[in-house]
Amino acid sequence: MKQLISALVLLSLSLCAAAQVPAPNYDESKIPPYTLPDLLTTSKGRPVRNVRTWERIRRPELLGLFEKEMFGISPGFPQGMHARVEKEVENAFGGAGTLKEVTLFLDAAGTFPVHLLIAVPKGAKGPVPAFLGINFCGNHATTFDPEVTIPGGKMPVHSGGTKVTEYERGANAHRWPYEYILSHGYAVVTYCREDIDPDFDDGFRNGVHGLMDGGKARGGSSWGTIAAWAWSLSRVLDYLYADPAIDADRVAVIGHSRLGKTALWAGATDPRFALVISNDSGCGGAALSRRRFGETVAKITTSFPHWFCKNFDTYGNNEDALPFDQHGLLALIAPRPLYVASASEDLWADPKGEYLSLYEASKVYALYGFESLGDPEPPGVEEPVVRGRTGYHIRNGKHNIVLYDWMQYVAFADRFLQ
Ligand code: GTR
Repeated sequence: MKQLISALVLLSLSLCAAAQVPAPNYDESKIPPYTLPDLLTTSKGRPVRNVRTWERIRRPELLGLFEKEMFGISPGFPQGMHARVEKEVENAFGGAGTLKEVTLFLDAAGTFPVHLLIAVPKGAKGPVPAFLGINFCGNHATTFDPEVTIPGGKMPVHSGGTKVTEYERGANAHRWPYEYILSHGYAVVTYCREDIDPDFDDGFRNGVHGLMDGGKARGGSSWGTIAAWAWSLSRVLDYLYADPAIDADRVAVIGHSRLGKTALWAGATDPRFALVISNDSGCGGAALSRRRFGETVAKITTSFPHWFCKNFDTYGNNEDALPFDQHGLLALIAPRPLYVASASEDLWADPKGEYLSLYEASKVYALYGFESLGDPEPPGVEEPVVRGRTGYHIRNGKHNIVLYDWMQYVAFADRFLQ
C-alpha cells in the first residue's frame, strides 16, 4: 500500500512537472488576448513624446528591467585583457581575403584565451566595416579553409550531446559565406561560444562567470550565459578598436538563434555597435513572449536554465506579469539600424511574433524621425522590407542562417556602414 501511494505521489509530481510547460501552440486563433507594455509610456505613466524623454527616462528604465528580470547584470571590464596575433595568411578564403588569427586573453595571466578569426577583404585600403558574430562549433567549422586553426586539446562539450562530427572543419561553412561578405568590402570577426561560456548548466563555475565573479554568491539578477556571450562581444569590440584593419565604429553585431538573442542583448547594452542583426532569434530574442506561440518562457527557462537570470524563470506561464516584452529589447537599439529575420518553417521561433515586435519597436525609431514599419502584417516570404533604419525578411525554409540571409544583411549594411 505504502509503495502504491508513493508511486502515485511520484506520478502526480511528474504530471505536475509536465503540466508546467504546456504543449507548444502553433495556431494563431489560440493565442490568448494580450496587451503589450507601451514603449512610449514610462513606468510612472508619463508619455514619451520625444527623444529626450526616451533617452533620459524610458530607455534607462527599460534597460534596467531587462537586466534585472531577464539577462542578468554583467560585470565591467576584465583586468589585464591583452591580445596576441598568432598568424596572418594572405589569399585565404579562396583568395577573397586575409586570414588573421588573434588570441584575446581576458585576464593578465593569459589563462582565459578567446580565439578570434578575423577575415579582411583582399586589397582593403584602410580600416573596413565588419560583421562580428559568435559561432556555435569553432572557427574551423565556419570554413573549409585549411589555414584556419583547429583548436588543440579536448573538443568543447556542451549540453544536447552535440556530435563530435559537428566540430569538423567546414561543418557550418554554409552559415559563413566569407567570400561573398569579403567581396562586398566587409571584414568578418568570429569566435566560438564555448571559448566564453560552456553552453550547459554548470552552476556558472566555468567560463567567464568563473573568471569574473570570483566565487561571489549568485542572486536572482546574476548574469546568465546569454549575457556572458553578449559581454564578450563588447570585449572583442574593445579589441577591434586596436586593430588597424577594422573600423570599430562600423561594426555590425550579428547572431543566429541563441546567438541572435545574444546579438540583440549586445546591441542593447553596448551603443558602440553600429548595426544589429537578429537571425531567427525567437523566444527570448526578437519574438514577443506574450504571444506564447512556439517556444515559450516556461519552455526556454526549463530547457536552458543557464541562459537567463533566475528572475526570468518566474515569468514562465506568467508572461503578462513581465514589465516588458521583446519589442522593448529591440527598441533599446534605436536609433541604430536594426534588422530582424525569420524563416518560414521556423515556427518554434514565431516568425510573426518577431515581425510584430520589430513593427512595435519601429515606433521608437519614429521618435528619432525615421520612417517606421507601417504595416502590422508581415511581408510575404522572401519579400524583404526596409523602412528607415529597420529591416525584416522571412526566408523560405528552416531555422538556419544561409546565403540568402547574408545577402539581405550585406545590402542593409551597405546603406549605413559603407
Ligand atoms: C533551440 C532553442 C531556441 C534557439 C535554438 C538555437 O533549441 O529552443 O531558443 O535558441 O535552440 O539556438 O539553435
